[in-house]
Amino acid sequence: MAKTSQNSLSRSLGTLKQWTKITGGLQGETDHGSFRLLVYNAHTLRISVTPDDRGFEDFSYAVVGTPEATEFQVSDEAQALIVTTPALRVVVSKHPVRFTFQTTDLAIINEDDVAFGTSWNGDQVTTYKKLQDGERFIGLGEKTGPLDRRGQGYTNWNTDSFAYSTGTDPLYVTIPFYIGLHHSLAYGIFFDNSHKSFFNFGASNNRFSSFAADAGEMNYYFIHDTSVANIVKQYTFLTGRMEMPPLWSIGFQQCRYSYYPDKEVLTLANTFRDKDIPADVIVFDIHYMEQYKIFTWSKKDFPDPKKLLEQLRALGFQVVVMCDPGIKVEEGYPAYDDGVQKDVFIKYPDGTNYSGQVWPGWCHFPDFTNPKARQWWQDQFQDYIDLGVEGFWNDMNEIATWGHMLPENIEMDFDGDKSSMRRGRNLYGFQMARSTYEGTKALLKGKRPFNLTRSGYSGVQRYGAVWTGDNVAYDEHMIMGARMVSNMGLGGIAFAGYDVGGFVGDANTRLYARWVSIGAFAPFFRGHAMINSRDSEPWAYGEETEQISRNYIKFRYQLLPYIYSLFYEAVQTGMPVQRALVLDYAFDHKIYDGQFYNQYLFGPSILVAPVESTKDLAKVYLPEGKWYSLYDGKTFQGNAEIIVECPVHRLPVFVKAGALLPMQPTINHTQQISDTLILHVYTGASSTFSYYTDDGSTFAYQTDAYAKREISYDDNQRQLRLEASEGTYAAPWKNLEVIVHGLEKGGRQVRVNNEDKSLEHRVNRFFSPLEKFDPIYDPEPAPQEDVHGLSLPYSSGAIVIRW
Ligand code: NBV
Repeated sequence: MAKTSQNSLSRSLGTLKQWTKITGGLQGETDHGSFRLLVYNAHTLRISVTPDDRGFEDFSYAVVGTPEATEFQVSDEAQALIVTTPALRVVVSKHPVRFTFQTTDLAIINEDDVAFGTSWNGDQVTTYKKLQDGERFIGLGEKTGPLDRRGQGYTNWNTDSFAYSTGTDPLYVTIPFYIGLHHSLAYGIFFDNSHKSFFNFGASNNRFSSFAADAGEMNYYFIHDTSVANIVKQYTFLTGRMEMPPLWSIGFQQCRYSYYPDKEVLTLANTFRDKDIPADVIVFDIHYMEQYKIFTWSKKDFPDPKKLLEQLRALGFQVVVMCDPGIKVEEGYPAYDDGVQKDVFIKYPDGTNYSGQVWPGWCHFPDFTNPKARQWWQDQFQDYIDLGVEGFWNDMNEIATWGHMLPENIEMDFDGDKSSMRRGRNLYGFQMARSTYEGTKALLKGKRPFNLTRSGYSGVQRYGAVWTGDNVAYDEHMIMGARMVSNMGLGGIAFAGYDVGGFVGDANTRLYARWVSIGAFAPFFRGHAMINSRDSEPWAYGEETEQISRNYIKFRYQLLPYIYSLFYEAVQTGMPVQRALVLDYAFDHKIYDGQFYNQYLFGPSILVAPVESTKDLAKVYLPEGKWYSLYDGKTFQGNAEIIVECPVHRLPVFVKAGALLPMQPTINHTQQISDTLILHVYTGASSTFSYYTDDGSTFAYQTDAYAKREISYDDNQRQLRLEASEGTYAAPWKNLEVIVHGLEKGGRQVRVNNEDKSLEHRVNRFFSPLEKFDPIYDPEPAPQEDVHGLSLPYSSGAIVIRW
């Protein structure tokens, strides 16, 4: 008779045998496995399930939020246990144990598949959820694919996906968090298990959505709140939020694999200044090192890094240096000798250090889950800090090695909870980013480091910005990059971006121009290109593209007071800087349409429609409300599809009525201080905005060294209020200019703090005319808009303006 293997059959959580109330929740045993439910707050619960009685894992690198004291009731009924919080009701059925999440008025938000619930198939653990009518699924962070992921399946297994396509999965980052939407209800599920994981949103089946991991425990957080935005806030309450980045890091960064020698770097820096194109950063890719060995400088190409960095600083540039994790196996190389001596590398089960081949040759890799290795890593950075380096770039941290098949038996310390790569791989990049950020932060003694990472896991936002890796220079990839960054925002990563111009392959003139214009509205804004590809700086594509790039990069710099305030919001609440429309319009079906799902809001009020460089006309969907064209102030009624012209020098960008945009005159880099705050008010709706600034470089803002003021506009009263500035930081402004959009022509009287003033007609022009253009190529006159303006001395006390 043929043998059958129990292991190949799936078994689910069984019938309830007993349960007890525990601190903050309840725990139960079934005839096959145990479960625990913990209340984190009224909106957020945690469900853990194990197949045996080994107890629950309480280890997470991702989660930093702890349960808050919350009132909840448990009632024991014949068929179910009912847990009720002020925002949520959970029915835990007894025969067998399954979870149904309801609103307080009993609408079903999410329910286990009755038969499967949580099941094990060998070591693999899966939770199956019944597909609801019309249910949509969004999220998972850095993933290709459409906005609504219904019908799709995804794998999380951090991978060096060089030149990935618009359908490749997995990529570099694991964000096992998604949001489900149906019947005007929204919920989030964060499956905190770092093993290889699988998400199925009705792929190859019409019955369930599911999340599974190759091993480990079923451990998920269920979040229900009134909006997608609030769910993202709850998720970042759990996984943490970023700290303020250095101001310079949100300016334009220029990268290439690689700029060398030192003279080329200086020429590059000078060209930005000579050409009057703002930029803050030059990124040093792997060629700055001696034979790609981290913590060294090439003697031939960078003989005097100290002097070079001083020269760059004098020009207003910061540098970001590449930091790969591989430490070359080479006696006499200090990082290797010291690392071996301190025993900081990941190992095979027999205790020998793992060697993998990467840029420098055979390498060992620090075990960033070991506190001793994290300290060692920090110590290695002292030389960079002494040179004045404050920006770091963590690449190849999936871990990428030649052959691309990292052995799974390699072991990691996990802060004492030793585990193999099966659990560790998706966390390696996260822990490297953490070690780099925390280490350099400690060494910088009060100054903010900038850190950029390719790989990560949920919570990585605490330790750095993330970029989308090795994208490719073609239109669909550019557009997808914008969508992926919006998606990362939904996954808690507010500081994200892509390689402008495309990393792999050569961009053409129009593509580069379009990419810069979209990138100007990305949280992280960096041009980058692969070795042996064509030159890819703003001036490398001819005069028109140079002028288009200048216009958009300058606009980015004008917009910095607004953008910096958005970063502060991300720090406070986890709200992303680049916002998928689903954050505000989750139940407007139009936003899921493939024609429109790339559109996003940059902050609360600027709608960006990324369109292909080949298009001169674009279809844009404007959600409800009134919208202004950025360039000429033309207005449109929302809840409508419109056709707009989008020649290569005009990306479709719209401003929402009610927008309050604090801006500044153009500057060439962020160390240049302008003295005028220009507040653009787009009339037609009431709104509020929290304006924020600080010294841009230290952590003093975490006490009270900031200047923050609430700005509100009441469209019925025609009244603008700037509340008195809070905090001890003195903003640099001497003048305040108020620019009012959307009033009928003609001057008018205004009252400013009860004094009469006049609001004058002005012409607003965000972009310089493209004078050098051939009239055939650019038949339009430079766009401009009739507005009203008022100039005042800046004061930090309350200001009320009424017209
Ligand atoms: O360090 C070289 C590159 C870097 O420029 C790129 O941005 C990374 O994603 N790096 C990958 C290594 C290999 C590229 C083929």
